Amino acid sequence: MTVPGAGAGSDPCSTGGVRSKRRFPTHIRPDDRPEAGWVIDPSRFRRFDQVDDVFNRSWWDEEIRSKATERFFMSYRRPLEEWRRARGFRRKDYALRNAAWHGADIFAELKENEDRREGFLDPLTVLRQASDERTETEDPAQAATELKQVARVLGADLVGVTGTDERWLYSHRYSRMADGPKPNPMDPALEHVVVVGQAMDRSLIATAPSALAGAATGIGYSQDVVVLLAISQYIRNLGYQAVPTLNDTALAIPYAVKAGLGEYGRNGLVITPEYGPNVRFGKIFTDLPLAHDGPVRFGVEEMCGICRACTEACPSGAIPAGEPTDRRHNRSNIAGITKWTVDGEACFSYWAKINSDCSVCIRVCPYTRDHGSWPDRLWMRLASGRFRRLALWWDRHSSRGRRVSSVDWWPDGGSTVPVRIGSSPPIVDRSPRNDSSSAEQQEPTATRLDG
Ligand code: B12
Ligand code: SF4
Ligand code: SF4
Repeated sequence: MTVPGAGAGSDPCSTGGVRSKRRFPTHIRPDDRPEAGWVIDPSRFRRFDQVDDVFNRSWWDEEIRSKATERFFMSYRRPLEEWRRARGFRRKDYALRNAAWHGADIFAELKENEDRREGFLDPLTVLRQASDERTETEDPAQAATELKQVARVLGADLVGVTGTDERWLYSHRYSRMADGPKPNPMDPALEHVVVVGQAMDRSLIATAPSALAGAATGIGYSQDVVVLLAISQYIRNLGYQAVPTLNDTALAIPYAVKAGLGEYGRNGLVITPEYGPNVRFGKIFTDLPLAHDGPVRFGVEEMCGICRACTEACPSGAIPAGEPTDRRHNRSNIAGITKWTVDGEACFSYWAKINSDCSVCIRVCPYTRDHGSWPDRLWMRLASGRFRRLALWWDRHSSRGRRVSSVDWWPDGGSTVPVRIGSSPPIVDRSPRNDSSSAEQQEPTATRLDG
Protein backbone atom coordinates (compact mmCIF):
# COMPACT_ATOMS: atom_id res chain seq x y z
CA MET A 1 0.00 0.00 0.00
CA THR A 2 1.24 3.49 -0.69
CA VAL A 3 1.82 5.69 2.29
CA PRO A 4 1.22 9.27 1.28
CA GLY A 5 1.85 12.31 3.40
CA ALA A 6 3.40 12.09 6.78
CA GLY A 7 4.24 8.40 6.78
CA ALA A 8 4.91 5.96 9.59
CA GLY A 9 6.70 7.35 12.57
CA SER A 10 5.40 10.87 12.20
CA ASP A 11 3.82 12.64 15.14
CA PRO A 12 0.07 12.09 14.90
CA CYS A 13 -0.48 15.48 16.43
CA SER A 14 1.33 17.17 13.57
CA THR A 15 -1.58 16.85 11.19
CA GLY A 16 -3.70 18.70 13.74
CA GLY A 17 -7.01 17.84 15.26
CA VAL A 18 -6.06 14.25 16.03
CA ARG A 19 -6.43 14.48 19.75
CA SER A 20 -9.76 15.59 21.11
CA LYS A 21 -8.28 17.08 24.25
CA ARG A 22 -5.46 19.54 24.60
CA ARG A 23 -1.99 18.09 24.63
CA PHE A 24 -0.87 16.80 28.02
CA PRO A 25 2.71 17.24 29.10
CA THR A 26 3.25 13.55 28.39
CA HIS A 27 6.36 12.39 26.59
CA ILE A 28 4.66 11.19 23.42
CA ARG A 29 7.20 10.37 20.78
CA PRO A 30 7.09 8.61 17.40
CA ASP A 31 7.80 4.89 17.47
CA ASP A 32 10.31 4.43 14.68
CA ARG A 33 10.96 0.73 15.30
CA PRO A 34 10.06 -1.54 12.39
CA GLU A 35 6.51 -2.87 12.90
CA ALA A 36 6.31 -0.71 16.07
CA GLY A 37 8.47 -3.30 17.85
CA TRP A 38 6.23 -6.31 17.15
CA VAL A 39 7.93 -9.46 15.97
CA ILE A 40 5.89 -11.08 13.24
CA ASP A 41 7.21 -14.38 11.93
CA PRO A 42 6.17 -14.52 8.25
CA SER A 43 6.65 -18.30 8.12
CA ARG A 44 4.11 -18.86 10.90
CA PHE A 45 1.83 -15.85 10.52
CA ARG A 46 -1.70 -16.54 9.31
CA ARG A 47 -4.53 -14.04 8.96
CA PHE A 48 -7.12 -14.61 11.66
CA ASP A 49 -10.37 -16.30 10.71
CA GLN A 50 -13.32 -14.61 12.43
CA VAL A 51 -14.99 -17.99 12.69
CA ASP A 52 -12.45 -18.71 15.43
CA ASP A 53 -13.12 -15.80 17.71
CA VAL A 54 -14.55 -16.97 20.95
CA PHE A 55 -17.98 -15.36 20.43
CA ASN A 56 -18.47 -17.20 17.14
CA ARG A 57 -17.08 -20.40 18.60
CA SER A 58 -19.79 -20.21 21.20
CA TRP A 59 -22.22 -20.83 18.29
CA TRP A 60 -20.48 -23.69 16.55
CA ASP A 61 -17.95 -25.20 18.96
CA GLU A 62 -19.26 -27.61 21.58
CA GLU A 63 -16.13 -26.93 23.64
CA ILE A 64 -17.31 -23.34 24.18
CA ARG A 65 -21.07 -23.55 23.79
CA SER A 66 -22.91 -24.25 27.04
CA LYS A 67 -26.10 -23.41 28.87
CA ALA A 68 -24.16 -20.54 30.47
CA THR A 69 -23.09 -19.02 27.12
CA GLU A 70 -26.65 -19.33 25.79
CA ARG A 71 -28.00 -17.63 28.90
CA PHE A 72 -25.32 -14.93 28.55
CA PHE A 73 -26.46 -13.99 25.04
CA MET A 74 -30.13 -14.35 25.92
CA SER A 75 -29.75 -11.90 28.81
CA TYR A 76 -29.14 -9.13 26.27
CA ARG A 77 -32.63 -9.74 24.89
CA ARG A 78 -34.57 -10.78 27.95
CA PRO A 79 -33.01 -8.98 30.90
CA LEU A 80 -36.00 -9.35 33.10
CA GLU A 81 -35.51 -13.09 33.30
CA GLU A 82 -31.84 -13.01 34.12
CA TRP A 83 -31.39 -10.44 36.85
CA ARG A 84 -30.26 -11.39 40.32
CA ARG A 85 -30.29 -9.84 43.73
CA ALA A 86 -26.50 -9.30 43.66
CA ARG A 87 -25.38 -5.69 43.50
CA GLY A 88 -24.62 -4.57 39.97
CA PHE A 89 -26.72 -7.45 38.54
CA ARG A 90 -30.16 -6.27 39.51
CA ARG A 91 -33.06 -5.55 37.25
CA LYS A 92 -32.15 -1.87 36.80
CA ASP A 93 -28.55 -2.70 35.98
CA TYR A 94 -29.60 -5.05 33.19
CA ALA A 95 -32.30 -2.63 32.07
CA LEU A 96 -29.68 0.09 31.60
CA ARG A 97 -27.09 -2.21 30.03
CA ASN A 98 -29.50 -3.44 27.39
CA ALA A 99 -30.87 0.03 26.73
CA ALA A 100 -27.29 1.16 26.12
CA TRP A 101 -26.85 -1.61 23.52
CA HIS A 102 -30.10 -0.71 21.79
CA GLY A 103 -28.59 1.52 19.06
CA ALA A 104 -25.91 -1.00 18.08
CA ASP A 105 -28.46 -3.84 18.26
CA ILE A 106 -30.79 -2.15 15.80
CA PHE A 107 -28.07 -1.97 13.16
CA ALA A 108 -26.87 -5.49 13.95
CA GLU A 109 -30.36 -6.89 13.41
CA LEU A 110 -31.40 -4.69 10.47
CA LYS A 111 -30.31 -7.16 7.79
CA GLU A 112 -30.18 -10.42 9.69
CA ASN A 113 -32.48 -12.04 7.14
CA GLU A 114 -29.76 -11.34 4.52
CA ASP A 115 -27.20 -13.16 6.70
CA ARG A 116 -25.64 -9.86 7.76
CA ARG A 117 -24.97 -8.91 11.35
CA GLU A 118 -23.77 -5.39 10.73
CA GLY A 119 -21.11 -3.95 13.00
CA PHE A 120 -20.19 -7.35 14.40
CA LEU A 121 -19.89 -9.80 11.49
CA ASP A 122 -20.38 -7.50 8.49
CA PRO A 123 -19.66 -3.82 7.72
CA LEU A 124 -22.34 -1.22 8.34
CA THR A 125 -24.43 -0.18 5.35
CA VAL A 126 -24.49 3.56 4.68
CA LEU A 127 -28.14 3.94 3.81
CA ARG A 128 -28.17 7.43 2.25
CA GLN A 129 -27.27 8.03 -1.38
CA ALA A 130 -23.72 9.22 -2.10
CA SER A 131 -22.50 11.93 -4.45
CA ASP A 132 -21.60 10.90 -8.02
CA GLU A 133 -19.30 13.87 -8.34
CA ARG A 134 -15.84 13.61 -6.82
CA THR A 135 -14.35 16.61 -5.01
CA GLU A 136 -10.68 16.60 -5.96
CA THR A 137 -8.31 16.58 -3.00
CA GLU A 138 -4.76 17.55 -3.89
CA ASP A 139 -3.19 17.59 -0.47
CA PRO A 140 -3.62 14.39 1.61
CA ALA A 141 -2.29 16.15 4.73
CA GLN A 142 -4.94 18.86 4.40
CA ALA A 143 -7.62 16.23 3.70
CA ALA A 144 -6.59 14.32 6.85
CA THR A 145 -6.68 17.48 8.96
CA GLU A 146 -10.14 18.32 7.65
CA LEU A 147 -11.42 14.80 8.13
CA LYS A 148 -10.22 14.76 11.74
CA GLN A 149 -12.03 17.99 12.46
CA VAL A 150 -15.17 16.62 10.81
CA ALA A 151 -14.87 13.40 12.81
CA ARG A 152 -14.56 15.29 16.06
CA VAL A 153 -17.57 17.46 15.41
CA LEU A 154 -19.54 14.33 14.50
CA GLY A 155 -18.71 12.86 17.91
CA ALA A 156 -15.38 11.02 17.66
CA ASP A 157 -13.16 11.30 20.72
CA LEU A 158 -10.02 10.13 18.93
CA VAL A 159 -9.13 9.89 15.24
CA GLY A 160 -6.05 8.58 13.47
CA VAL A 161 -5.26 7.47 9.93
CA THR A 162 -3.16 4.60 8.66
CA GLY A 163 -2.86 2.40 5.58
CA THR A 164 -4.89 -0.73 4.87
CA ASP A 165 -2.74 -3.72 5.79
CA GLU A 166 -4.29 -6.96 4.69
CA ARG A 167 -2.64 -8.89 7.53
CA TRP A 168 -5.21 -7.41 9.89
CA LEU A 169 -8.23 -8.20 7.70
CA TYR A 170 -10.08 -11.35 8.74
CA SER A 171 -9.41 -14.20 6.32
CA HIS A 172 -13.16 -14.96 6.50
CA ARG A 173 -16.26 -13.62 8.17
CA TYR A 174 -18.58 -15.84 10.15
CA SER A 175 -21.95 -16.63 8.59
CA ARG A 176 -24.59 -17.47 11.15
CA MET A 177 -26.88 -18.91 8.47
CA ALA A 178 -24.21 -21.24 7.11
CA ASP A 179 -22.71 -21.69 10.58
CA GLY A 180 -19.28 -21.39 8.98
CA PRO A 181 -16.97 -19.11 7.02
CA LYS A 182 -17.98 -16.69 4.31
CA PRO A 183 -15.77 -14.35 2.22
CA ASN A 184 -14.51 -11.07 3.65
CA PRO A 185 -14.04 -8.96 0.51
CA MET A 186 -12.15 -5.66 0.60
CA ASP A 187 -11.78 -3.45 -2.47
CA PRO A 188 -7.98 -2.92 -2.91
CA ALA A 189 -8.70 0.72 -3.85
CA LEU A 190 -9.62 1.37 -0.21
CA GLU A 191 -6.04 2.04 0.78
CA HIS A 192 -6.65 4.14 3.88
CA VAL A 193 -8.15 3.39 7.27
CA VAL A 194 -9.61 6.04 9.55
CA VAL A 195 -9.54 4.69 13.10
CA VAL A 196 -12.06 6.26 15.45
CA GLY A 197 -12.00 5.97 19.25
CA GLN A 198 -14.89 6.51 21.66
CA ALA A 199 -14.12 6.99 25.34
CA MET A 200 -16.21 4.88 27.69
CA ASP A 201 -17.92 6.15 30.83
CA ARG A 202 -15.48 5.82 33.72
CA SER A 203 -18.12 5.92 36.43
CA LEU A 204 -19.75 2.81 34.95
CA ILE A 205 -16.45 1.02 34.33
CA ALA A 206 -15.54 1.70 37.97
CA THR A 207 -18.27 -0.79 38.99
CA ALA A 208 -16.81 -3.68 36.96
CA PRO A 209 -17.45 -6.53 37.08
CA SER A 210 -21.17 -5.83 36.84
CA ALA A 211 -24.01 -5.72 34.37
CA LEU A 212 -24.04 -2.00 35.12
CA ALA A 213 -20.46 -1.67 33.80
CA GLY A 214 -21.66 -3.46 30.65
CA ALA A 215 -23.68 -0.31 29.93
CA ALA A 216 -20.39 1.49 29.19
CA THR A 217 -19.66 -1.12 26.52
CA GLY A 218 -23.15 -0.75 25.02
CA ILE A 219 -22.99 3.04 24.99
CA GLY A 220 -19.58 2.83 23.31
CA TYR A 221 -20.88 0.57 20.53
CA SER A 222 -24.10 2.50 20.00
CA GLN A 223 -22.23 5.83 19.77
CA ASP A 224 -19.58 4.26 17.56
CA VAL A 225 -22.19 3.18 15.02
CA VAL A 226 -23.66 6.66 14.68
CA VAL A 227 -20.27 8.36 14.45
CA LEU A 228 -18.86 5.84 11.93
CA LEU A 229 -21.92 6.17 9.71
CA ALA A 230 -21.80 9.97 9.81
CA ILE A 231 -18.09 10.18 8.97
CA SER A 232 -18.58 7.66 6.18
CA GLN A 233 -21.46 9.67 4.78
CA TYR A 234 -19.27 12.78 4.79
CA ILE A 235 -16.60 10.94 2.78
CA ARG A 236 -19.23 9.60 0.38
CA ASN A 237 -20.70 13.09 -0.03
CA LEU A 238 -17.25 14.12 -1.34
CA GLY A 239 -17.56 11.39 -3.96
CA TYR A 240 -15.28 8.77 -2.37
CA GLN A 241 -15.96 5.30 -1.03
CA ALA A 242 -16.21 4.60 2.68
CA VAL A 243 -16.83 1.27 4.42
CA PRO A 244 -17.64 1.73 8.12
CA THR A 245 -16.69 -1.23 10.32
CA LEU A 246 -17.04 -1.82 14.04
CA ASN A 247 -15.89 -5.23 15.27
CA ASP A 248 -16.33 -6.84 11.85
CA THR A 249 -13.95 -7.09 8.88
CA ALA A 250 -10.61 -6.46 10.61
CA LEU A 251 -8.71 -6.47 13.88
CA ALA A 252 -9.00 -3.06 15.49
CA ILE A 253 -5.94 -3.11 17.72
CA PRO A 254 -3.11 -3.26 15.16
CA TYR A 255 -4.81 -0.52 13.15
CA ALA A 256 -5.33 1.71 16.19
CA VAL A 257 -1.68 1.33 17.15
CA LYS A 258 -0.49 2.00 13.59
CA ALA A 259 -2.73 5.09 13.46
CA GLY A 260 -0.95 6.49 16.51
CA LEU A 261 -3.91 6.33 18.89
CA GLY A 262 -2.02 4.50 21.62
CA GLU A 263 0.35 1.75 22.69
CA TYR A 264 -0.40 -1.93 23.13
CA GLY A 265 -0.48 -3.06 26.77
CA ARG A 266 -0.11 -6.26 28.74
CA ASN A 267 -3.90 -6.36 29.16
CA GLY A 268 -4.18 -6.94 25.41
CA LEU A 269 -5.72 -3.51 24.86
CA VAL A 270 -4.62 -0.26 23.25
CA ILE A 271 -3.74 2.26 25.95
CA THR A 272 -4.30 5.82 24.77
CA PRO A 273 -2.70 8.92 26.29
CA GLU A 274 -6.17 10.50 26.64
CA TYR A 275 -8.30 7.74 28.14
CA GLY A 276 -5.94 4.86 28.88
CA PRO A 277 -7.51 1.57 27.72
CA ASN A 278 -11.01 2.91 28.45
CA VAL A 279 -11.85 3.40 24.79
CA ARG A 280 -13.57 1.52 21.95
CA PHE A 281 -12.52 1.58 18.32
CA GLY A 282 -14.16 1.53 14.92
CA LYS A 283 -12.49 1.83 11.55
CA ILE A 284 -13.49 3.20 8.13
CA PHE A 285 -11.85 1.91 4.96
CA THR A 286 -11.71 4.57 2.24
CA ASP A 287 -10.13 5.67 -1.03
CA LEU A 288 -10.15 9.34 0.02
CA PRO A 289 -6.43 10.22 -0.20
CA LEU A 290 -5.30 10.89 3.38
CA ALA A 291 -1.92 11.44 5.02
CA HIS A 292 -1.08 8.68 7.48
CA ASP A 293 -0.18 8.98 11.14
CA GLY A 294 2.42 6.75 12.72
CA PRO A 295 2.75 4.71 15.93
CA VAL A 296 3.67 6.49 19.14
CA ARG A 297 5.34 5.60 22.42
CA PHE A 298 4.76 7.14 25.81
CA GLY A 299 6.15 4.52 28.16
CA VAL A 300 3.35 1.94 28.24
CA GLU A 301 5.60 -0.96 27.29
CA GLU A 302 8.02 -0.01 30.07
CA MET A 303 5.19 0.48 32.57
CA CYS A 304 3.71 -2.92 31.73
CA GLY A 305 7.16 -4.35 32.41
CA ILE A 306 6.89 -3.35 36.09
CA CYS A 307 3.11 -3.37 36.67
CA ARG A 308 0.93 -6.46 36.79
CA ALA A 309 -2.30 -4.87 38.06
CA CYS A 310 -4.39 -6.38 35.24
CA THR A 311 -2.81 -9.84 35.57
CA GLU A 312 -3.40 -9.87 39.31
CA ALA A 313 -6.96 -8.56 39.14
CA CYS A 314 -8.24 -10.62 36.21
CA PRO A 315 -10.84 -12.97 37.70
CA SER A 316 -10.24 -15.62 35.03
CA GLY A 317 -6.44 -15.59 35.07
CA ALA A 318 -6.50 -14.74 31.36
CA ILE A 319 -3.78 -12.05 31.28
CA PRO A 320 -0.13 -13.12 31.09
CA ALA A 321 2.40 -12.18 33.75
CA GLY A 322 5.55 -12.81 31.71
CA GLU A 323 7.31 -11.38 28.69
CA PRO A 324 5.58 -11.25 25.31
CA THR A 325 5.66 -14.64 23.54
CA ASP A 326 4.28 -16.17 20.36
CA ARG A 327 2.41 -18.82 22.36
CA ARG A 328 -1.26 -19.25 21.47
CA HIS A 329 -3.55 -20.32 24.29
CA ASN A 330 -5.94 -21.93 21.79
CA ARG A 331 -7.34 -21.47 18.28
CA SER A 332 -8.86 -18.09 19.29
CA ASN A 333 -5.44 -16.42 19.11
CA ILE A 334 -3.74 -15.24 15.92
CA ALA A 335 -0.62 -17.21 14.89
CA GLY A 336 2.94 -16.01 14.42
CA ILE A 337 3.12 -12.79 16.45
CA THR A 338 5.20 -12.24 19.58
CA LYS A 339 2.98 -10.19 21.90
CA TRP A 340 1.14 -10.27 25.19
CA THR A 341 -1.79 -12.57 24.48
CA VAL A 342 -4.96 -12.91 26.53
CA ASP A 343 -6.70 -16.26 26.90
CA GLY A 344 -10.05 -15.42 25.27
CA GLU A 345 -11.61 -18.76 26.25
CA ALA A 346 -10.91 -18.13 29.94
CA CYS A 347 -12.10 -14.53 29.71
CA PHE A 348 -15.36 -15.41 27.97
CA SER A 349 -16.11 -18.30 30.32
CA TYR A 350 -16.01 -15.75 33.16
CA TRP A 351 -18.48 -13.52 31.27
CA ALA A 352 -20.80 -16.48 30.87
CA LYS A 353 -20.52 -17.18 34.57
CA ILE A 354 -21.43 -13.64 35.66
CA ASN A 355 -23.89 -13.10 32.81
CA SER A 356 -22.31 -9.91 31.53
CA ASP A 357 -19.10 -8.68 29.99
CA CYS A 358 -16.21 -7.71 32.26
CA SER A 359 -13.97 -4.65 32.25
CA VAL A 360 -11.83 -5.28 35.30
CA CYS A 361 -8.65 -5.06 33.19
CA ILE A 362 -9.72 -1.54 32.18
CA ARG A 363 -10.77 -0.44 35.66
CA VAL A 364 -7.52 -1.45 37.40
CA CYS A 365 -5.11 -0.19 34.72
CA PRO A 366 -3.35 2.90 36.11
CA TYR A 367 -3.82 4.67 32.76
CA THR A 368 -7.61 4.66 33.27
CA ARG A 369 -8.00 8.06 34.89
CA ASP A 370 -9.36 11.53 34.31
CA HIS A 371 -6.64 12.85 32.06
CA GLY A 372 -8.10 16.35 32.25
CA SER A 373 -7.33 16.93 35.92
CA TRP A 374 -3.91 18.27 36.93
CA PRO A 375 -2.98 15.42 39.34
CA ASP A 376 -3.71 12.94 36.57
CA ARG A 377 -1.72 14.96 34.05
CA LEU A 378 1.13 14.98 36.53
CA TRP A 379 0.75 11.21 36.92
CA MET A 380 0.99 10.77 33.16
CA ARG A 381 4.05 12.96 33.05
CA LEU A 382 5.73 10.78 35.69
CA ALA A 383 4.54 7.54 34.07
CA SER A 384 5.87 8.48 30.66
CA GLY A 385 9.40 9.15 31.87
CA ARG A 386 11.98 7.80 34.27
CA PHE A 387 9.77 8.36 37.32
CA ARG A 388 7.35 5.61 36.31
CA ARG A 389 8.04 3.56 39.47
CA LEU A 390 7.00 6.55 41.53
CA ALA A 391 3.87 6.87 39.37
CA LEU A 392 3.06 3.20 39.97
CA TRP A 393 3.63 3.53 43.72
CA TRP A 394 1.37 6.59 43.77
CA ASP A 395 -1.35 4.75 41.88
CA ARG A 396 -1.19 1.74 44.18
CA HIS A 397 -1.59 3.95 47.21
CA SER A 398 -4.53 5.87 45.80
CA SER A 399 -8.16 4.82 45.61
CA ARG A 400 -8.18 5.01 41.80
CA GLY A 401 -8.95 1.65 40.29
CA ARG A 402 -10.87 0.31 43.24
CA ARG A 403 -14.24 -1.15 42.57
CA VAL A 404 -17.17 1.17 43.20
CA SER A 405 -20.34 -0.48 44.42
CA SER A 406 -23.11 -0.19 41.87
CA VAL A 407 -25.29 0.94 44.76
CA ASP A 408 -23.14 4.06 44.97
CA TRP A 409 -23.48 4.65 41.25
CA TRP A 410 -27.25 4.80 41.33
CA PRO A 411 -28.66 7.95 42.88
CA ASP A 412 -30.02 7.09 46.32
CA GLY A 413 -28.67 3.59 45.96
CA GLY A 414 -31.05 2.75 43.14
CA SER A 415 -34.28 3.49 44.90
CA THR A 416 -37.23 4.41 42.73
CA VAL A 417 -37.37 7.98 44.04
CA PRO A 418 -37.30 10.33 41.00
CA VAL A 419 -33.99 12.15 40.59
CA ARG A 420 -32.96 15.21 38.67
CA ILE A 421 -31.47 14.33 35.32
CA GLY A 422 -28.03 15.80 34.67
CA SER A 423 -26.30 15.30 37.99
CA SER A 424 -23.40 12.90 37.54
CA PRO A 425 -23.07 10.13 40.09
CA PRO A 426 -20.14 10.34 42.49
CA ILE A 427 -17.36 7.79 42.33
CA VAL A 428 -16.94 6.34 45.79
CA ASP A 429 -14.24 3.79 46.33
CA ARG A 430 -15.03 1.38 49.08
CA SER A 431 -14.06 -2.09 48.04
CA PRO A 432 -10.53 -3.43 47.77
CA ARG A 433 -8.74 -3.11 44.45
CA ASN A 434 -8.33 -6.78 43.70
CA ASP A 435 -11.93 -7.69 44.27
CA SER A 436 -12.81 -8.69 40.77
CA SER A 437 -13.85 -12.21 41.64
CA SER A 438 -16.40 -10.90 44.06
CA ALA A 439 -19.22 -10.43 41.55
CA GLU A 440 -21.09 -13.34 43.03
CA GLN A 441 -19.54 -13.21 46.46
CA GLN A 442 -21.37 -10.04 47.36
CA GLU A 443 -24.57 -11.97 47.82
CA PRO A 444 -23.85 -15.65 47.67
CA THR A 445 -27.50 -16.57 47.93
CA ALA A 446 -28.39 -14.58 44.80
CA THR A 447 -30.97 -16.41 42.70
CA ARG A 448 -32.84 -15.77 39.50
CA LEU A 449 -36.28 -14.68 40.45
CA ASP A 450 -38.03 -15.79 37.31
CA GLY A 451 -37.38 -17.91 34.27
C1 B12 B 1 -13.46 -11.30 20.03
C2 B12 B 1 -13.12 -10.15 20.95
C3 B12 B 1 -13.00 -10.40 22.32
C4 B12 B 1 -13.10 -11.80 22.94
C5 B12 B 1 -12.28 -12.89 22.48
C6 B12 B 1 -10.92 -12.66 21.85
C7 B12 B 1 -10.52 -13.94 21.20
N1 B12 B 1 -9.26 -14.31 21.32
O1 B12 B 1 -11.35 -14.60 20.59
C8 B12 B 1 -12.94 -11.54 24.46
C9 B12 B 1 -14.12 -12.15 25.18
C10 B12 B 1 -11.66 -12.07 25.11
C11 B12 B 1 -12.86 -10.03 24.51
C12 B12 B 1 -12.75 -9.39 25.70
C13 B12 B 1 -12.61 -8.02 25.81
N2 B12 B 1 -12.69 -7.10 24.85
CO1 B12 B 1 -12.69 -7.58 22.99
N3 B12 B 1 -12.80 -7.81 21.15
C14 B12 B 1 -12.95 -8.85 20.43
C15 B12 B 1 -13.03 -8.44 18.94
C16 B12 B 1 -14.50 -8.37 18.55
C17 B12 B 1 -12.30 -9.31 17.93
C18 B12 B 1 -10.83 -9.56 18.26
C19 B12 B 1 -10.37 -10.87 17.69
O2 B12 B 1 -10.77 -11.25 16.60
N4 B12 B 1 -9.51 -11.58 18.43
C20 B12 B 1 -9.03 -12.89 18.03
C21 B12 B 1 -7.48 -12.95 18.01
C22 B12 B 1 -6.90 -12.02 16.95
O3 B12 B 1 -7.06 -12.59 19.32
P1 B12 B 1 -5.54 -12.46 19.82
O4 B12 B 1 -4.60 -13.22 18.99
O5 B12 B 1 -5.59 -12.75 21.26
O6 B12 B 1 -5.24 -10.88 19.58
C23 B12 B 1 -5.77 -9.90 20.43
C24 B12 B 1 -4.72 -8.87 20.78
O7 B12 B 1 -3.47 -9.44 20.99
C25 B12 B 1 -4.78 -7.92 19.62
N5 B12 B 1 -4.02 -8.21 18.43
C26 B12 B 1 -4.44 -8.94 17.37
N6 B12 B 1 -3.52 -8.95 16.39
C27 B12 B 1 -2.49 -8.22 16.84
C28 B12 B 1 -1.31 -7.89 16.23
C29 B12 B 1 -0.40 -7.12 16.93
C30 B12 B 1 0.87 -6.80 16.25
C31 B12 B 1 -0.69 -6.67 18.23
C32 B12 B 1 0.28 -5.86 18.98
C33 B12 B 1 -1.91 -6.98 18.85
C34 B12 B 1 -2.79 -7.75 18.14
O8 B12 B 1 -6.17 -7.91 19.24
C35 B12 B 1 -6.82 -9.11 19.65
C36 B12 B 1 -8.01 -8.69 20.51
O9 B12 B 1 -8.74 -9.82 20.89
C37 B12 B 1 -12.35 -7.01 19.02
C38 B12 B 1 -12.77 -6.06 17.89
C39 B12 B 1 -11.88 -6.24 16.70
N7 B12 B 1 -12.42 -6.44 15.54
O10 B12 B 1 -10.65 -6.23 16.83
C40 B12 B 1 -12.76 -6.56 20.42
C41 B12 B 1 -11.86 -5.61 21.18
C42 B12 B 1 -10.42 -6.05 21.03
N8 B12 B 1 -12.29 -5.79 22.55
C43 B12 B 1 -12.28 -4.72 23.26
C44 B12 B 1 -12.57 -4.66 24.65
C45 B12 B 1 -12.64 -3.29 25.29
C46 B12 B 1 -12.75 -5.84 25.39
C47 B12 B 1 -13.01 -5.99 26.88
C48 B12 B 1 -12.45 -4.95 27.84
C49 B12 B 1 -14.52 -6.16 27.15
C50 B12 B 1 -15.32 -4.93 27.16
N9 B12 B 1 -15.78 -4.51 28.30
O11 B12 B 1 -15.53 -4.34 26.12
C51 B12 B 1 -12.38 -7.38 27.15
C52 B12 B 1 -10.88 -7.28 27.42
C53 B12 B 1 -10.18 -8.59 27.31
C54 B12 B 1 -8.69 -8.39 27.13
N10 B12 B 1 -8.00 -8.08 28.20
O12 B12 B 1 -8.18 -8.49 26.00
C55 B12 B 1 -11.87 -3.51 22.43
C56 B12 B 1 -10.45 -3.07 22.75
C57 B12 B 1 -10.31 -1.57 22.88
C58 B12 B 1 -8.92 -1.19 23.31
N11 B12 B 1 -8.82 -0.18 24.13
O13 B12 B 1 -7.96 -1.75 22.87
C59 B12 B 1 -12.07 -4.08 20.96
C60 B12 B 1 -11.12 -3.49 19.93
C61 B12 B 1 -13.53 -3.77 20.59
C62 B12 B 1 -13.80 -2.33 20.21
N12 B12 B 1 -14.76 -2.13 19.32
O14 B12 B 1 -13.19 -1.40 20.68
N13 B12 B 1 -12.88 -9.45 23.29
S1 SF4 C 1 -12.38 -8.73 30.68
FE1 SF4 C 1 -12.24 -9.51 32.80
S2 SF4 C 1 -11.94 -11.72 32.56
FE2 SF4 C 1 -11.49 -10.79 30.57
S3 SF4 C 1 -9.28 -10.39 30.56
FE3 SF4 C 1 -10.25 -8.51 31.31
S4 SF4 C 1 -10.26 -8.77 33.55
FE4 SF4 C 1 -9.89 -10.79 32.70
S1 SF4 D 1 -2.63 -2.73 34.39
FE1 SF4 D 1 -0.42 -2.35 34.40
S2 SF4 D 1 0.46 -4.14 33.34
FE2 SF4 D 1 -1.74 -4.10 32.87
S3 SF4 D 1 -1.90 -2.97 30.94
FE3 SF4 D 1 -2.19 -1.46 32.58
S4 SF4 D 1 -0.12 -0.64 32.97
FE4 SF4 D 1 0.14 -2.54 31.79
